[in-house]
Amino acid sequence: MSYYEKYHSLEDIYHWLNKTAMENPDRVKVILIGSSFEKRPLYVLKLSAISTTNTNKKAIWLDCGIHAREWIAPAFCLWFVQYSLSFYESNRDIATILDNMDVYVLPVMNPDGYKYTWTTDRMWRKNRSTREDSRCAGVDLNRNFDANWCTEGASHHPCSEIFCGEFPESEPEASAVASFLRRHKEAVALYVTIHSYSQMLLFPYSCTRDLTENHAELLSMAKEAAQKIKRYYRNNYKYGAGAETIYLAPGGSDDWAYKLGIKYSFTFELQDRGRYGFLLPPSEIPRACNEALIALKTIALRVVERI
Ligand code: 0X9
Ligand code: ZN
Repeated sequence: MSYYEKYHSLEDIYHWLNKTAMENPDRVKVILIGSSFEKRPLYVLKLSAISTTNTNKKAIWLDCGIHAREWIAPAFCLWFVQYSLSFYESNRDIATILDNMDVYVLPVMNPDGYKYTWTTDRMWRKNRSTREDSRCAGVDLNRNFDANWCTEGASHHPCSEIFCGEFPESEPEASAVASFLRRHKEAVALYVTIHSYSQMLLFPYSCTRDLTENHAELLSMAKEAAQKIKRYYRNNYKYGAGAETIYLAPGGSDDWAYKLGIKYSFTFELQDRGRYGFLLPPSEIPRACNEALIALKTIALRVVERI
């Protein structure tokens, strides 16, 4: 069984990150974008094609593990990096994507929460920030972004699983990602964030029932991706705007990225549909990741045609 068919501790993932960068010096760069509440580093891997003469290249942003217990998400980020590095020479889709776009990958956006799910509480969702006025720890990082922040679908109560925090970007993890994307917003053409579970390909908005200006385009991209998953892996993924497909939930990173100007913005909810839920067995990692990979490739190729 390969490294990528297992779940890994945070320490393992940090080690993998450094090793991957060291072994691929001409294609992978490590960027420190900030640190977590408990002062763990937030590392992004920048993947690029070896020979890049193009100086104002566009980019894809991919983050995994906003929610601590969704272990398949970091597993997918690792899977994606490995696949991109291994198949650049032999897979035309990956070559087309990397020849036209760099990819920024944040494998674990919520390292404190992820660590906590390995040591203390497997079902932890939020980060691990504390505040003086409550005994409950943690903010839901996917309610902490500045997109109709803390309206219906989020909570002001620190003990809630969907606590939105004191103010938008109050959390260092959300603030680090938002600052990086603000600095790179001209380049980033596609934003993708990986969650589980429920098998859905979602796009903005989730923070309002309004439709985006390019709703039809996002819908057709998500539909094509879902059809590919169905054709290759015989699995059903729902797709649509978040508010109507899953639920109204403000303060999410996808809506915020969209409002920043990244017009192609998606949340993928990976396997399964509830049999194992967040406890997806390692034996299911390859299929779950291959489904997400084909969806990501399909959407990225459509974005390449438009940039
Ligand atoms: O509620 C969420 O944050 C996501 N579902 S999960 O079960 N992984 O927690 C859905 C996020 C959809 N996008 C936004 N709400 N912006
Ligand atoms: Zn999630």
